[in-house]
Amino acid sequence: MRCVIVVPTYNEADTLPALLDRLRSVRSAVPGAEVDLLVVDDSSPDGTGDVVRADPGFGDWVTLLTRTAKDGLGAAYRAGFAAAVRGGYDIVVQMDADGSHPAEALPAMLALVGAYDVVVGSRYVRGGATENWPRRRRALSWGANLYARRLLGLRTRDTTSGFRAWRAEALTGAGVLQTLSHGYGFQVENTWACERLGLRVVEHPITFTERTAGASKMSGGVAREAARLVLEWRIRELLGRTSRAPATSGDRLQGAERR
Ligand SMILES: Nc1nc2c(ncn2[C@@H]2O[C@H](COP(=O)(O)OP(=O)(O)OP(=O)(O)O)[C@@H](O)[C@H]2O)c(=O)[nH]1
Ligand SMILES: [Mg+2]
Repeated sequence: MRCVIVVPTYNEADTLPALLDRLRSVRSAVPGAEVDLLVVDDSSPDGTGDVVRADPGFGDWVTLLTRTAKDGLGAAYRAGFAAAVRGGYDIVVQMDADGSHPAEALPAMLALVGAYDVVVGSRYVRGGATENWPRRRRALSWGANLYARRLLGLRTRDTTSGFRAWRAEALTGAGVLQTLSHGYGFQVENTWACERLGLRVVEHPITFTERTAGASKMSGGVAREAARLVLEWRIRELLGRTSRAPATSGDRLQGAERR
């Protein structure tokens, strides 16, 4: 089994070393599997790319995809996922760089892929939690989830989770490479697509921890985009127009880098 963890980064030089160390340990906890890392960096001015290049695993299990400019989380993931599919991986994981997602949950999540199409690391099922999140941030996440779930009628409890393990065929089958969202609506768009297509989605409880270094890229604009898109998708469904326009043409890609 070949698995790749795709991590989008923008100014994560302070958080990435700890993630690289955690993933290094986790790799040995998944015997019989090849677990690689693909960092998708939007030419971070803080030298995130250099942190990746300096890692002892660079050129072996660690790869860097550099894009020309900051272009949003959704676009970074589409570029990384496309590279993962081209690379012939069986399982594709998505994960933040900031340490919020527990790498230690990966062996259990990977064990579930196969029986399921997508495994969602979930804060909002029994056993899941958030740690050190300010009340305002908790309320925003909770409200965003409720809004998306109610409006789109989704079963998944953590529709905005950015920690997921996909069967590669499910990723392409769900049309993830053709999605439209730039920001965090990307996670909701994929949840929606999976459920409408009847893919097997399971939620695995995780404890999400607030970042302790670096700066959040979450903004009002990003939240508004997600809210607007969810409403648009629902209206489109009600009007009976469910097809999506291709969205990847604007994504900027410079090429994958290995030593
Ligand atoms: N390549 C790339 N990565 C991005 C971009 N925006 C955010 N990211 C990365 O996406 C991941 C999630 O972003 P965060 O800023 O932690 O946002 P969040 O986790 O939703 O929100 P917080 O809870 O406030 O941290 C991090 O690894 C970021 O570096 C972008 O425009 N391009
Ligand atoms: Mg974060």
